[in-house]
Amino acid sequence: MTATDQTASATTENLTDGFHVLVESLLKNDLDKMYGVIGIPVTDVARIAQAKGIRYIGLRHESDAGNAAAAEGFITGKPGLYLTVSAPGFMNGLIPLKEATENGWPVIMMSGSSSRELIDMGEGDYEGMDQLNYAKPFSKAAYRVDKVEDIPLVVARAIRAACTGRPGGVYIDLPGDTLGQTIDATVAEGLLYKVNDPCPAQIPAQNVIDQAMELLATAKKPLIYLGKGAAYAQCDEAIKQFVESTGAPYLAMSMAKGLLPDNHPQNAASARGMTMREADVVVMVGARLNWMLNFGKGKHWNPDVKFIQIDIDPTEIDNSRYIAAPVVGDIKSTIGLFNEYLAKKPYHADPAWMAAIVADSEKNNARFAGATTADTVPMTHYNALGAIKKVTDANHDVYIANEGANALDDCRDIIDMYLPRHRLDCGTWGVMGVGLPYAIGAAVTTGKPVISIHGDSAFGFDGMEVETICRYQLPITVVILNNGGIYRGDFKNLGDDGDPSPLTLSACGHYEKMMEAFGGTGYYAKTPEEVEKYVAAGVASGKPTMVCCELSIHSGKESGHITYLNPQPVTGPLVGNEQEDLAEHREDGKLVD
Ligand code: ADP
Ligand code: TPW
Ligand code: MG
Repeated sequence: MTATDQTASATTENLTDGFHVLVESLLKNDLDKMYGVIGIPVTDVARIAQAKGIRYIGLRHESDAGNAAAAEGFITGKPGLYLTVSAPGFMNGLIPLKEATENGWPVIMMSGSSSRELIDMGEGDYEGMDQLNYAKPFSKAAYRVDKVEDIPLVVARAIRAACTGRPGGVYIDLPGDTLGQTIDATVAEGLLYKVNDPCPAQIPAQNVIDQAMELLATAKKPLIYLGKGAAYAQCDEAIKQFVESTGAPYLAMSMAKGLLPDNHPQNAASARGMTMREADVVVMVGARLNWMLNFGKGKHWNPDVKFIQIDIDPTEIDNSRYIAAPVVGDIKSTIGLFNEYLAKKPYHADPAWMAAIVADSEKNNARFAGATTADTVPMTHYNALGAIKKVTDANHDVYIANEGANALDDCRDIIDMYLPRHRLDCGTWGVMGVGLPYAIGAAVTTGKPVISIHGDSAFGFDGMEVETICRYQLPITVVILNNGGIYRGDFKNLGDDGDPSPLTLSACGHYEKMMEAFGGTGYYAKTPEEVEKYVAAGVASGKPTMVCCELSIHSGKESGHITYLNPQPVTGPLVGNEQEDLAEHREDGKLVD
């Protein structure tokens, strides 16, 4: 009997059940992938889903399943789906649910749960927990479905809640007895439906557009700030037209990189500080004025700056400061209206402003020139990433997943992106444990090659997914930038018990052997030439590959680019770095005294 036959036999005498109605409801809405970890009571959700044509990707931890699904949500604009078991699996799945909500990415978490009466009476069920109530604060919306005939509705509501307005994470609680309930198959068939327009256009009024464009017309030093909301909105050509017709410099937040190619002449990335300090009118396109942009105030910004802010969420306006021209609407409609306005009343920035930015960029680039191409060994983050850049510059369609501190910040600065929605990283929360799951989500969703770049600490949060990558033979090249620790590997224990410092990890560890353990290809790289050769080989092979890069334990700064966010003890900064160069104490990949 085939798998399909087996599931067909679950429907007897024209009866079907909650499992089948759920799967049919998902398929009706073109949700054709599911990430998860199975067990009681959802094992047959996954089996039936697979039998009916949903691609099921089994990960090794629910947090990873959720993040893989979230990556799919960001890349496609359709909610990614993930499945967890009750209580512990459910709780493991909450972190990505909240992360997706913070990032504004559509995702649907489905978790098995206990029968209502056992939970409500507190009778102590196996993995029993009042999951719906725990999910609420961590999600954009949360539903429990108690009747089999409501399953099509709960799927529809979840899709709409995930996609409409600012996207986010939605929870569906699936009690085991709902999954097991039966219903006449013909009746169930009649209940299925496809959501009509889950993400409707939200078109701002013309007077709002006029006000914004009139403010732009006053700008002597305009700036366009593109955020991941702009990437998510999937109106890449219209955004390009807006940027180019205004001649204004633009800056792209991390996951908006590639919306316009990073080598675009209006990209002000290399003169970011000066551009922000001097810009007098800033158009925010799907980027929040949160910690990442210093809340739009303080020494990083021109004190007289005026903001035009496009956001789909009205409560985002005035989040942290006065916004002169709020534009509440979806970016696709809004930028279209901006372009229409500008076709009639063109605005062009003073070329002297762009020229000043180009001059500052050249100065800054000259200061850093050499660091990425140096042949220093042991390597730094810079020259290891410079070597990877040679591969990505030759393969523009490669997706990048990225996590760490220096491994994140330096990668964002060094690796240029050429295509939209191709970079996925620690995001709004700056969270570790997203790299491999994002790589998996991107590879499963697109089938394209992915380079997944991790600090050695960051890799520890999701490293077991190497087995998943090998099991599904995904075209992912995992790169570990091993500087032997959280931020760097040369911190000292400030006590005298002889333990490693709280920041220390295994310098010279052979992470690549984890890939070999599951049948993938592992490489150990000590020089930039080796990094380039091995990463290029991994990408060209389209097969699971890992390149473990041995970096100097002195490479990196505490907390990467956000050292300033560390609170200081009264005694002053506790650094505790070894000052001597331990590089000379290395032999054949091992640290020796
Ligand atoms: P970044 O981290 O890149 O700065 P954020 O996640 O902080 O980006 O901001 C993205 C913003 O984009 C959010 O405030 C979100 O509400 C908004 N957004 C997302 N999708 C759309 C859309 N289609 N139209 C308008 N705004 C959107
Ligand atoms: C879930 C705190 C921020 S960055 C980081 C940690 C542990 C690792 C930095 O070291 P890595 O990179 O990856 O080796 P590098 O190149 O600088 O040495 N737990 C979670 N999220 C966060 N952000 C942390 C801890 C943290
Ligand atoms: Mg490290």
